[in-house]
Amino acid sequence: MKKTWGLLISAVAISAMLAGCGADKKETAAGGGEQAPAASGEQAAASADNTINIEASNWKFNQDTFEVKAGEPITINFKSTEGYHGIGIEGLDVDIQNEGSKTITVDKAGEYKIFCNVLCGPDHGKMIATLVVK
Ligand SMILES: [Cu+2]
Repeated sequence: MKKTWGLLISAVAISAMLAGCGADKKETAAGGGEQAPAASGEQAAASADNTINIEASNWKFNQDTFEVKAGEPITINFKSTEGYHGIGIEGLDVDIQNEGSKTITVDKAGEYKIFCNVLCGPDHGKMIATLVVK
């Protein structure tokens, strides 16, 4: 009988220890799980931000400045909403007429001049905007 009680007590003690360990692991896993989705969500938002939509009309662009991040792919969507225009960006390989998209990566932060590359009319020279790469 003494041996049986001893085994029972040991079994209960081991069960309690295992249960304790299991509970600790669950808490740790739950804590890590809460942090992971938030971090990946921020990354997805940052990538989406690196797309700019430039629209040209007679004789201006829809924004004076367009801000993007350096070292990541930048998607440029361009569209002429009035008249026939285009864009070029000084120092960068961007050349679109009327409508189109281009993806580039700019490693060097700075300000790049966006200009209309179509001789579109009397105020063609006023069609200037700035690409700000940070
Ligand atoms: Cu023009």
